[in-house]
Amino acid sequence: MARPNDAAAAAAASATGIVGESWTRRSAQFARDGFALSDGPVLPPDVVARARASFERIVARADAGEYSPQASMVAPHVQDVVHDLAAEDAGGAGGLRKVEMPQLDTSEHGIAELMNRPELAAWCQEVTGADWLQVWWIQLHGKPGGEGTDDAGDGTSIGFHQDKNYWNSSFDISENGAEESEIFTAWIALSDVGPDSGPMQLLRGSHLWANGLMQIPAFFHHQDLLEQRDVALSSVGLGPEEWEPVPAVLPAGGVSVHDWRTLHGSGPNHSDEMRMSLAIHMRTGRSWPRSNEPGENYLDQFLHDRRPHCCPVVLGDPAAIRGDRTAPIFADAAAEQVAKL
Ligand SMILES: O=C(O)CCC(=O)C(=O)O
Repeated sequence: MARPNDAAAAAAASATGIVGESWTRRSAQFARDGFALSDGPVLPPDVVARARASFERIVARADAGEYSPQASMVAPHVQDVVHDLAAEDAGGAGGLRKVEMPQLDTSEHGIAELMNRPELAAWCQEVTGADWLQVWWIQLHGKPGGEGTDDAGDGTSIGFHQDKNYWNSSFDISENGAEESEIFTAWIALSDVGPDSGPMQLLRGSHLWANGLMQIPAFFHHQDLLEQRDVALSSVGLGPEEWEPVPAVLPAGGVSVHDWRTLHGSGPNHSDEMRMSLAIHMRTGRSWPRSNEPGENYLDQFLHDRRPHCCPVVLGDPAAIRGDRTAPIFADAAAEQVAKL
């Protein structure tokens, strides 16, 4: 597959504001379902073990209050964390652990190593068809094991949402309105995720249900998944028979890729072990960030920092422009970042 890895290709990309091939070449399954699950582990066991060890230490630091709830460009933060340590001390599940940008903890290398692995980029390329990929955000989710009901939560459910509900303010459509920004999530299992571990649930074909966004109560932190189901379905004129969530049952090292419009969420973890996962959010060269300067927008502020510990380009030329309509600014910014690698 051709990659934009020479000067002529980079110049052509600068002229068009587009890098690489579109995911019009994505796999038939990803195009039809809006997601794709790997058949087995994508990442080698030693890489998964190191990432898991980092994950566990990061959760311990989050529980100890070592990460600020303030957004930061240099350290992980615990925005919207919903854990209840008092409940855990009393023998309960303790709530969802959620750490934003865990790879920014520079005392840890396991997560940065995993996100840079060629096996991950190759799998994402196979699913999406894109030949330029950048990691632009990571979220760590630790879902403790224990009791809980499936439909109204105990603080560990993840309400149904489309990622686009959140990222619409950061990524745009192309200037002529013809192209959707190509944004997706590579969801990595760091523990074995079985049917009883509160696996992510994906609604097949839902990326096409609403031609964009549907109405869903309260998104990620909402704990009443049945209410979300009913409102989401009625907002797009579908009946309950259309609600067939597919569980992302995966071994440790397995990967699920989902489109930013695909409806997904998850219920409580009934197993004995914490469900450990990383949501590695990526974009292709055909994505259009709204902001122009580092730090201008909470969600796409890191795009300018392409170093391996932050937001690496994991496929294609790191120096290629950002696919932004203000390409010349970013061509310079990208060159500066590459020089620092
Ligand atoms: O981990 C889950 O169950 C959901 C994660 C999620 O919302 C995402 O990866 O976008």
